[in-house]
Amino acid sequence: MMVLCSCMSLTAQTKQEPFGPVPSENQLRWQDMEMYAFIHYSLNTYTDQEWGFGNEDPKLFNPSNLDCRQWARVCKQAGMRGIIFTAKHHCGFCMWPSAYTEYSVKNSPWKNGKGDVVRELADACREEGLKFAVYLSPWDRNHKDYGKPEYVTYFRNQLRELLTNYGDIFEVWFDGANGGDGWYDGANETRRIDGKTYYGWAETFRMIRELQPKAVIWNDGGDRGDLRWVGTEAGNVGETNWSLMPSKGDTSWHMLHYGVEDGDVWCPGETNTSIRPGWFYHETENEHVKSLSKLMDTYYKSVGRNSTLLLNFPIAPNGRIHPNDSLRGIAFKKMIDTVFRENLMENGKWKMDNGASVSWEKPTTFNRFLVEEDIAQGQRVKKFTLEALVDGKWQPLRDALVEDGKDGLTTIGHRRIICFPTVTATKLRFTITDSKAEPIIKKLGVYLAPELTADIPNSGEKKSSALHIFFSSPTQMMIDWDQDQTFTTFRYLPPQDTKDGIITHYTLWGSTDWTNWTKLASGEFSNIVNNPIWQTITFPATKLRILKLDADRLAEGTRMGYGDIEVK
Ligand code: FUL
Repeated sequence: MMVLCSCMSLTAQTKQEPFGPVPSENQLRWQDMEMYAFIHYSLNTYTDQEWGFGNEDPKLFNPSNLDCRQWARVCKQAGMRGIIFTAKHHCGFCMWPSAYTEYSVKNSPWKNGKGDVVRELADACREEGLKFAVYLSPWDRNHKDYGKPEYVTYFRNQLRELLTNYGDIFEVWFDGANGGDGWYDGANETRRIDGKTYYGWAETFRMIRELQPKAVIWNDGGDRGDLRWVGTEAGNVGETNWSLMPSKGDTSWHMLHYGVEDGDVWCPGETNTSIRPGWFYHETENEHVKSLSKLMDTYYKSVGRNSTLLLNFPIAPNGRIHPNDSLRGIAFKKMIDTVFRENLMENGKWKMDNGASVSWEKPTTFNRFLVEEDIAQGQRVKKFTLEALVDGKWQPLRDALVEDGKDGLTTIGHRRIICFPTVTATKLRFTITDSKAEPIIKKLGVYLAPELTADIPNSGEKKSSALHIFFSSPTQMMIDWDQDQTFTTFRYLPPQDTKDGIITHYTLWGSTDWTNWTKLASGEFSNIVNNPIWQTITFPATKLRILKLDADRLAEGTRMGYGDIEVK
């Protein structure tokens, strides 16, 4: 095994040939960013939605105190090295005054239509030394031509505006949510497209390479970009995470989540998640900002698993990041710095063999192990072991964050962090047991992380009290209270481990007599499949005895399912 530049500053011995697919310069630069922020902000912020339908009034966009510098400062202090901004989300509303549509900030009262959020944020990022990137939703629920070839031209025109007017862009993010119902300039219908062929990705990618040669492309569905989605928005990638994928063909969830050991192209995973349950701001989530231990768990399960972390901060209606999110974000960065401040390997004697071992004169207490490969030479290590000498006996250590009985000691890649319960030992032994080629280790580290108090629940959710629920059909749920009650809120937690039965479109009815039904609400649970969090429906205070939920559409299957229900 070769160590290039460890904690003990060993330097390269001989030059190695890269093994298998290796990252491009852009991918290497991107991976070194480790953490960067997402900012979700659009008309949804003013309608309390996750997905706008495309008919929301641009006049709703009128922040009292929009301050992109505050966003950039917060993100920087939270350890983010760049910001990816939702220049256009699925509703089609443009946060810059695009020349190709009227559906943008130019028709909002904010700055009398003279404002440009993309410009303000790009400038703020530059001032704070952050990189800047754009999210441009391919799906556009506002545009009249969505589904026709003309829309693809419109989409590329918009992309050109973003790639030529705002300086360097480090990443271009094309969301995978594609086609479905929408306003489409009043057509108000469902439009289906084939995400693989409709957009002509090859031509779009060519344009990006020409206009922003240093940008990486994130693409979910369609042609392989430079980066891949990790199959979940919960904030974790597989503990085995190969940065390789097959260059062609469809990708299964398993491939996205774990990568593909013998893939023929470098396509690393980017772990995207939000600091709150939703991507956009909702006042009801102010107390549900993720706890510090949840954020640390996310860090270990993304950056610590050979991925990057793309952490979302939503913007509140006043145009700023809410203090609950900024405080938590900054505490997160402080905790990362605290954990990795002192590399305990430096206090011991260490030697390299088929891995490395470190011995300390005095028993040393630790609970984290860090190892990095020189990925410029390929991702090589397949398996390793970790043991601690405690009271004269070797004890195997395993990754405590891997739940299903596996030890989690598999691939390394850019960085692998193994978390285990605190041990006090005189030696630690790291042995590489299987590797595709001679391993090239860049860094090793041993750390003692402070114990975080038992997790503060990140959502404050608790199981609701038993409701009397029954089904009158596979897609109709009834709740009967035997007597009239006044309610204003219905909450639905979708099934957590399957798409089967997840309700995507609903109608909610109330009655006091089983005969006359009042429609309380109907609509869509946006993004519920990728982000299966609690969904809240509010309606004017209504006295009722029976509540009826129609599942108008399911994500999959024919029988509605639920994780929990709450009525208030
Ligand atoms: C998803 C979108 O549908 C969400 O609204 C959000 O933008 C997230 C980052 O990607 O798939």
